Amino acid sequence: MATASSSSSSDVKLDTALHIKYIQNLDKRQDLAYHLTSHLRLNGIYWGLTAAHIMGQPNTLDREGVIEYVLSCWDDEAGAFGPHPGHDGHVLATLSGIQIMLMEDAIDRIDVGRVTQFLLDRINDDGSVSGDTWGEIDTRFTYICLSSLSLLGKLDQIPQQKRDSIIEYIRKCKNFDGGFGRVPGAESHSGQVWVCTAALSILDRQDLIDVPLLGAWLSERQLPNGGLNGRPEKLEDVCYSWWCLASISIIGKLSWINRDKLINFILGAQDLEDGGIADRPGDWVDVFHTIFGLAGLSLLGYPGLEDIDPVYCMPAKLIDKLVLRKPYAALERMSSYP
Ligand code: GRG
Repeated sequence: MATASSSSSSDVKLDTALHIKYIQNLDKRQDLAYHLTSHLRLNGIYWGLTAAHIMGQPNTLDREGVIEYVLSCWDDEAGAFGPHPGHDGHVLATLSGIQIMLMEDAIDRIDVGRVTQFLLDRINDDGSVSGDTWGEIDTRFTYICLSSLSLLGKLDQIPQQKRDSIIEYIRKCKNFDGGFGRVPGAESHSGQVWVCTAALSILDRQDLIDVPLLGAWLSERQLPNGGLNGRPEKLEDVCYSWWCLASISIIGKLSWINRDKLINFILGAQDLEDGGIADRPGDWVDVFHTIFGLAGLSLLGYPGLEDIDPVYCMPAKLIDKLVLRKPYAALERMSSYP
């Protein structure tokens, strides 16, 4: 592996051809690591496919193979998708299944009625959302449930009383620093900030966000080396080029981040021999950091990349087609960096 960090020059470019090759080579069924990560398989396909879309190569993966794999993850008892065949249905895998099927233009091959019911049943009376029938709650699941229903065009199926309690629950997860946590009283973390700001955006309740306070907290996530961290006193990581940046984009303050320094940080984490992007320069690459590095670059208007939507983390063109694009999402990216 040769990460770009070994070259300190700021003229390192994004090598999309190499990253596409990396994504095509991710199917490694003979490797132990493939089996140890089966609980993330459907997410992994979503990350790889979205990365390919951002790089303008949506047909990189075998379409029929991908669709068959998604369908093989169906948990008929739950009425939802699990991350791998034989695994229990969960909201996270279900969102990935929906996103993949939408990108592959095959949403008509899933049982939208049953999936919708599974998602609606996860909303608890106090407005929290569970990940599965076992009940764990987390604001990630709140976002996932809302994003999934919205992508399926079923947001209006949430009864008004439950919608109000979801909003109230997210409000309770807001902290003194303007950020949001996993549950009420939990520390602000930029991953949870993204899920909460995006959830409020889906519900058209951005008025509950303290924009100057949260914008300041998010901009303080940028460290002198240009990378972003997820919370104070933590290390920078390429994935926060999505969680922080998408959040700051949703609240219209993208220009509060030093664009060039962040671009250089992300480009420095590329593997220039075998493709892929790592958490930080010098580390091993993986598909999680590859997608979120590329998604961050797309939000920053890096040349040659397709637009990504900051609320759904999907190709903006697709979100436009579904008529879900918030007007500010398109405006923000273009107006900040002419
Ligand atoms: C559609 C993109 C998409 C996501 C679905 C699962 C989910 C919804 C969102 C996850 C949001 C989240 C909590 C992201 C943070 C992930 C992460 C890198 C956590 C690491 O936490 P720590 O505490 O790391 O290990 P730090 O950096 O704080 O030390």
